[in-house]
Amino acid sequence: MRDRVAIKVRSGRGGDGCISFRREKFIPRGGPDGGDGGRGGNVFIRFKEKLPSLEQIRNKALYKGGAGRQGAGAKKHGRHGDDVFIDVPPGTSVYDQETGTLIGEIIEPGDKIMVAAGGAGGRGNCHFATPQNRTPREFEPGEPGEERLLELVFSIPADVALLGFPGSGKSALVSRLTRSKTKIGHYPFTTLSPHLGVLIINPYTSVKILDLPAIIKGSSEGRGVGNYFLIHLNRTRVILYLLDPFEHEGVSLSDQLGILRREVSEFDPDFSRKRELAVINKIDLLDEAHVEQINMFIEKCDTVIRVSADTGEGIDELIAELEVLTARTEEEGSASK
Ligand SMILES: Nc1nc2c(ncn2[C@@H]2O[C@H](COP(=O)(O)OP(=O)(O)OP(=O)(O)O)[C@@H](O)[C@H]2O)c(=O)[nH]1
Ligand SMILES: [Mg+2]
Repeated sequence: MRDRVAIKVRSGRGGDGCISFRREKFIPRGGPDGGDGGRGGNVFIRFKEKLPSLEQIRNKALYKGGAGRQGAGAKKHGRHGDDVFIDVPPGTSVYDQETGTLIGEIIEPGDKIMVAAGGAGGRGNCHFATPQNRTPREFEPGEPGEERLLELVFSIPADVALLGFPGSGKSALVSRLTRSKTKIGHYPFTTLSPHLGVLIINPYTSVKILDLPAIIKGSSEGRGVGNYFLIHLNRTRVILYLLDPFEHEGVSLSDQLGILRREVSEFDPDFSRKRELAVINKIDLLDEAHVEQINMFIEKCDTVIRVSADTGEGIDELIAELEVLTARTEEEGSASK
């Protein structure tokens, strides 16, 4: 999945103004009538549904607006240059590559951002006549277009993202909760790219759940498959930490939570402010010693939910909690409009 791409955009140059004089029968020396040049083509980035990511956009591609045409006699305007549209999926942020500033985001149908404005057309000589000079040979050239380097970053719009160690059962849980069929494996790092599933709670409420590759200690330094995919937390409201009661490479259940949270805050400190929920999976496999260990852990936490993605135990409670955590307050609902 391509979620980052650098492109160059260049708007069209404006058309030149025209020098022309009226030539008609019985008017031997008509006044100036050179029209204005057309505006150069703009470059826009706009919403398009059903694009999986940014993979239809070539890295370092150049998008060029058309040049405006020259004005003509009889005060005719030159034609505007053709506008260019770059289609992106919802969830795309547009950054100025040089300054790093966010120019805008494409979220909803109809969203459109002008990223390079076409150069203005120059004025024709009809604007330059004065009482002293009735035959002006003056005109303006069209203005040049502008050029910009942009970075497009795509992050899947989801409500909840699942994070956990390899094999903790993230994919199994997403397919238990939704109809999504991601690969469930017996080996670590089964999931290599993000997958979105939709949990339908009732006809009015659904929750988009994102299955992500595994995080381990050191993902931020490139261990495992790295941490590039954490960019997709950008738009999620809730992080669900899925904990494995069985140690992974000697990392206990309670240490998993600390490591996962640290990897998230190292990627982007703002992400630590998101709502979170700790869930312990595989409770169908626990023996007494495990149960005791888990109970000690739970005492130290606010909310922990215990489930089995395999048998479905605890899933109803988890769904109820997700419904609460992802519900927008009225304030948020109107703010997001
Ligand atoms: N008994 C039992 N097995 C489970 C449960 N959840 C997952 N598993 C098994 O654990 C293994 C790993 O599950 P996945 O869902 O692929 O784990 P994952 O977290 O998506 O793994 P990665 O994509 O590699 O990070 C599979 O063999 C699952 O069948 C559970 O609640 N109970
Ligand atoms: Mg998986």
